[in-house]
Amino acid sequence: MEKVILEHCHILPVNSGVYGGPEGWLPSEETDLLVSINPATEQPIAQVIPASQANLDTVIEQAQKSFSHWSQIPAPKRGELIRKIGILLRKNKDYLGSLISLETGKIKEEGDGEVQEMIDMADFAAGQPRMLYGKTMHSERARHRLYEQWHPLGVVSVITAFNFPMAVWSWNAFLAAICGNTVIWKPSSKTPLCAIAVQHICEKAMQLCGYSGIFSLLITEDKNISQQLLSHKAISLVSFTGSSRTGHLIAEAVSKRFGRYLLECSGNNAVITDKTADLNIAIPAIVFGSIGTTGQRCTSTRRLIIHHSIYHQVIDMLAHAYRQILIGNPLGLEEDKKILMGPLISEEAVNQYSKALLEVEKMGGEIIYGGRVLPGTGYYVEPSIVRAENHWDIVQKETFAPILYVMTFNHINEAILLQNSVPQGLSSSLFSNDFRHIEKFLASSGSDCGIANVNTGTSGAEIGGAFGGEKETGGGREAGSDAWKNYMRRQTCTLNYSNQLPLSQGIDFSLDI
Ligand code: UN1
Repeated sequence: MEKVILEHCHILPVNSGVYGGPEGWLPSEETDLLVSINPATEQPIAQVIPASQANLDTVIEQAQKSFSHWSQIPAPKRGELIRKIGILLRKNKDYLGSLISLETGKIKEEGDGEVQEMIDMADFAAGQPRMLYGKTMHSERARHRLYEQWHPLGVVSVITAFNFPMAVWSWNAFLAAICGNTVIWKPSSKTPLCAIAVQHICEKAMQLCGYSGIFSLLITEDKNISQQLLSHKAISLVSFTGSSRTGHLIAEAVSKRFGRYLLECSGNNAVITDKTADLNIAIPAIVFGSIGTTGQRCTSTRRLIIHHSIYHQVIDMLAHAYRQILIGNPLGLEEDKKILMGPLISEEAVNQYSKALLEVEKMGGEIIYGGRVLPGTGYYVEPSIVRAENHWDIVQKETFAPILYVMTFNHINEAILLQNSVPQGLSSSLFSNDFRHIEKFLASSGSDCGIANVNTGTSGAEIGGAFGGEKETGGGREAGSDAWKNYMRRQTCTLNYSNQLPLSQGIDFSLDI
């Protein structure tokens, strides 16, 4: 299986991790190879030559050069390139989905789902170039035209995390490109092969359309090189997905030089189930939300706030559902098709899982379900349900693992307060058939998150809406709606077609000329 995937994606045991400009895949003087590990088996999959200092300079220089040409191509024509990428993604969906599973450990269904998310994003972005609308305003001055227009920014850097090693790049890169920017991708060093495979697809599409240098790749673990990417004046926008802690450092470094940043950081998402909730839909949503991607989505359900009257019923139903979760290698044996949860990404992630559970126990919490690291090779843990209190430090933090903290409430106001009482503000969800509760949850005094769902879970957002959150989640919005505006600069233009020079605000400044 692994061999087939690797051959198809042109991945050899040693791959270049740098791609820039017309020269394509670049050689590097860097000798410390980066090894990609399959978290399901702990076996190395392939090695990658990371970027050197010289590569960084070349990639940035090439991206700047390509920008001067690419930004002059009419926007609808730019959309053609993304349409081509979408076609290639469709053709390679199965292989790419398997590669995601292989390198991240997420189940094949979710790997394929991630590729589908990119295809959806490509379709969306291919149509957007005809809708980069600016407003026309009425001027207060006679024979004056007042309007705004949108121009590309320049070079955009996209820094992504391991958990969505392809799709999150596509949210940013496709929009940035149709807006006329060139894009430098720095993927997670845990998922370099996913990035290399996507870069091959971009290369093919660029060749088919007669372009080069619109998408480039810079794989590195070197802190110094990463820092330079942030502080480089040529990078107009840095889009970052990852922890709030790193997001904070990025915001600081980029704003020091008055650069722009777009953050999609940690979430700490809650589901509220009131006593009118339809548990036949709430339970599967909670289970998918908390164990999907082994609890490693920024939208994963981390907290469950249950009306006290249905607490035991909900816990029993959840435990019953959890008992059916088969844990294992997502690309293992044929009969393993029903595997619903793969491994965590690394040993470090397993340690974080154990540390969180220890801390909960220390605080007096109760592990209701799971709680064990599974023996043998692969970074496997049991999904856990834990009785906890919202204000505990550990509950206030995002632990990237399948741990669900449960707590109870009496009144909907209390539930909404609990849901909001964390530093993060990404996703939230209410299961209810009480329209007063629903309206309260959606009112401005309700959920304080960027995403507020009713009768559907916290994860699995569609690309059509703007994705992102408030507070320590960083405030950014990516993917759908008008997220394209992040990748452009707005220009307000006043055009005087009279023979006079009337000043605004009625100011009289007459001169004898
Ligand atoms: C992420 O975890 O960074 O809404 C992105 C979701 C997916 C994207 C998650 N569409 O769960």
